[in-house]
Amino acid sequence: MNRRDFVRLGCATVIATGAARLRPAFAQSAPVAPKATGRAADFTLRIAPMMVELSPQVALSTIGYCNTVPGPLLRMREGQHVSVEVVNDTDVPEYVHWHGLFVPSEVDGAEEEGTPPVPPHGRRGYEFVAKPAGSRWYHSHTMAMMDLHRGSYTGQFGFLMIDSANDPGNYDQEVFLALREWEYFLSTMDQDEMPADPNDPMPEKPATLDPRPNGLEVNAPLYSINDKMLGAGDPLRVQSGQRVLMHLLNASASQIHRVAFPAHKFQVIALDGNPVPAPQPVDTIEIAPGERVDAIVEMNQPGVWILGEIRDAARQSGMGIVVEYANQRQQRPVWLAPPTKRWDYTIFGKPAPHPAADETIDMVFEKVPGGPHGINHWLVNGKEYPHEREFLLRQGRRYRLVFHNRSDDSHPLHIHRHLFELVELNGKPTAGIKKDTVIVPAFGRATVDLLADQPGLTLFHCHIQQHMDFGFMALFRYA
Ligand SMILES: [Cu+2]
Repeated sequence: MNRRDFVRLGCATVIATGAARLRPAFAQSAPVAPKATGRAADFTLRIAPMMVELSPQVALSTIGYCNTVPGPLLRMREGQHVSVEVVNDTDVPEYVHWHGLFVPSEVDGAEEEGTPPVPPHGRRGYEFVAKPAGSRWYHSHTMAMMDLHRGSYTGQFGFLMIDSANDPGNYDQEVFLALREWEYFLSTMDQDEMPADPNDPMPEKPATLDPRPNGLEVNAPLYSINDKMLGAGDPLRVQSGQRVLMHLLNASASQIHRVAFPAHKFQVIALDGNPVPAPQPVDTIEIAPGERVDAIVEMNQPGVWILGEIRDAARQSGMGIVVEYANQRQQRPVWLAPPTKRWDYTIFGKPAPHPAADETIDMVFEKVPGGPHGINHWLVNGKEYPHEREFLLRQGRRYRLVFHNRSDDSHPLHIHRHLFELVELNGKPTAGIKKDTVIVPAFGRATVDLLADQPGLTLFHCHIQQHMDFGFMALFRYA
């Protein structure tokens, strides 16, 4: 067998075992385990065109990993040396980004940091040490610009779990739920997921608002959890008394989502894969593109329920999954609006003060409205990417980054290869919450502390693909 066949077989083996497929919503038993020996890569990802069957009535073409959406679950131990062989069976260069991992710039999967591409109809090996432990993920990091069939508009995403040796594993079932939109299009129609709360403090709201009309924005008519619309595919089957660990991921290109599970609470234990100081039960989880939320749900309300987006339009267009208790099959699934829609990161933190930062870096984000036939452009400190002078870090120093959002959209801001700690959100202090992506609300402000401990070029951007593509990006450079 030649090398090409071997790699194909590697990917095919992943599928054939069934272990890696997240169908319908969980891979509760053996995930793809790395091979113990041999010269072959631990994991193989093959990028190729594929069909996704969202329901018996709806199928669409996209590009995915190993012919499955999400891609295979990559599960590894903390500290393990991992090799991933990526085969690109498409006509364009690709980048696989390891979101939330501490990896060098050359393997991080970002062109701007100098990672080499996986060439069209070629292959590239990525090697790294798996850290830190927690819920991570991998996805395409190509620019898409006006092509809504590239980058994160496609099905190129998957869960990546780094298991810690000291995880108590205090749950009965583990499920993986990726939120997705499909068939993106451009429109001036305002599909804003969640109108800003008028009671929000909006510390960054200017005295006079920009009167120019907004540009075309990315919308989507179809939604799913993993690869199935609500009602299609198998339900999530549970038993009364079980504790179910839910790994939620927003793998979409454009929208912040809020989900609820009627009659149940989500006990949030980790944000972006990092355990929170004060786990809390909540009715609603808000999750932006790039973010992960890990929550334990105690199954103590027998019935058949819909876990789904709280906006009726999004849920009815597919963003939901039926949760079915044992011996309840005859019932119709029930949806109830949650008692509260509030989401506030700071409740999961601790009051402890932060050590003083060595330096403060202010970052101001503004929109240049594109008008009815154009696209909005985005400025970081007055400039679109690239900037002639990048932000400079010195190894070992602690930086306080202040994100000033002077626009009327919420933005999930992501930093590569590092974690930051939330210091303050719209004036509310908190500590101990470590994330790699944070939503800065419309006209809001977030302050985070970043320890410069991962030398190398470090990309910073809004995780909404269109915003990233049209200027909302910056590089941090180590001195
Ligand atoms: Cu944005």
